[in-house]
Amino acid sequence: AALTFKIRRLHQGMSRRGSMYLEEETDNKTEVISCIFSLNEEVGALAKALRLFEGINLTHIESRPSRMNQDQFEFFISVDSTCSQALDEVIDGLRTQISGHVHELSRNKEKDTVPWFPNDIQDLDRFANQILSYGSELEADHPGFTDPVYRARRKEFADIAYNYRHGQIIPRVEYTEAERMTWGKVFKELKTLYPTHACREHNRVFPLLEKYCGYRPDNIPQLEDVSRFLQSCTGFRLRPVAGLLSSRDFLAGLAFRVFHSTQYIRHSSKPTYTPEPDICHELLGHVPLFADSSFAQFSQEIGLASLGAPDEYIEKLATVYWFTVEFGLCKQGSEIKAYGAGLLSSFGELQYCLTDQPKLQPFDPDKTSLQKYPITEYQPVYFVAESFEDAKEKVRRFAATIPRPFTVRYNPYTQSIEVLDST
Ligand code: HBI
Ligand code: NLE
Ligand code: FE
Repeated sequence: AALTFKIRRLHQGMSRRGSMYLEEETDNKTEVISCIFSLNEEVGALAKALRLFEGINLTHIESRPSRMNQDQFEFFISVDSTCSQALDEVIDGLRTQISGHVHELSRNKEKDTVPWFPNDIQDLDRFANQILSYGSELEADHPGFTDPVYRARRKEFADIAYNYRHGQIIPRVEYTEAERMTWGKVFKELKTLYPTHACREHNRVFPLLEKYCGYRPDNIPQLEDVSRFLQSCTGFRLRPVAGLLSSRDFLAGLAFRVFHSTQYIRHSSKPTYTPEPDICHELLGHVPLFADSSFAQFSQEIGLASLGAPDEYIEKLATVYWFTVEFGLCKQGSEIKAYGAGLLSSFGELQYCLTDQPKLQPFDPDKTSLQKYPITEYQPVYFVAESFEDAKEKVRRFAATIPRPFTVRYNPYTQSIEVLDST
């Protein structure tokens, strides 16, 4: 049988989970991990060809009539990347054992590519229409998913976020009477708990938000006003987002001191706790701490560490984020207080987290980054930080273990990322 290998270059521009990947502009050697070959219709030709692949882990095989020659079939095969050297040998074998043309098919291996990341603050506009929907896990027990009035209202908020571009004023929203009632209930309940349960940084900023941003039981503050306030404190700003972003996108925003903020409010039937972020969570949970300079820096460092990091490390950083920014506890004097936004916005979980029911462990990124967690119920495990400064130092050390062929630094004058090559 005459075997012919045809050259095709497969470009892997887009990859897993909708993230964009850059092909590095280097002369990295490409490795053969797939090929297309064609056979004539001679009996046994395929078996003979495939025998050469013995001992190799094929991940894909597909046949189709050849478009070039109607008597022939083409076979597309892939091997997993651990077998790419073995495939080189097979091709070599084909070259020497079977007469005919042998062409190689190659593509860049993913390890030679760095996930795309925003370089400039305006690049964050690209995330606007990459919203994830919560899986079936949430839909099953989430009242907001089955109420048609609530769904329609959510769509109005989504449209604001889809159309928003960096630098614009965040559109003001007129909240309904029912929405203000929900806010009022959450606001009043939480306010009674903050003096005893919230960390001192939160308690320091909260009165300023009441004074300057319209934080009141009968008023849902506007994102634009809060964003301006934050910019004057730490340079953090808000931008509206339609729903959940991927961890990669969400963390990247933090590198620019941009916090993606929802604008809708939780369903009125469950004010104590909702698994989704909502305006109560953003304004009461997150905003006070983004006004604190040490915490703002801590958050930005997680963001910077995420830029261009491999997927496994994004997951670890997202877990570190979860157990600090979202659900962190912190030592203050002889007491333990809440600083995680998910705690500071849920009057159910804020009470629960300081009882003896959950398990507490010291914050240690190596361990914390591996902890599994539920997203629709109170956390069974919390991690306790010594202080923001200590947590920041630990995250910095952890970030240094992320394999990246460069380091990054944020230039606040140009609001862009400077990439420093380390190879
Ligand atoms: N997206 N809009 C939005 N808000 C969040 O709080 C959020 C997110 N995506 C992922 C996420 N949080 C975290 O759970 C981590 O994965 C970073
Ligand atoms: N459970 C939080 C609350 O009810 O406010 C929201 C957490 C969002 C991650
Ligand atoms: Fe949050």
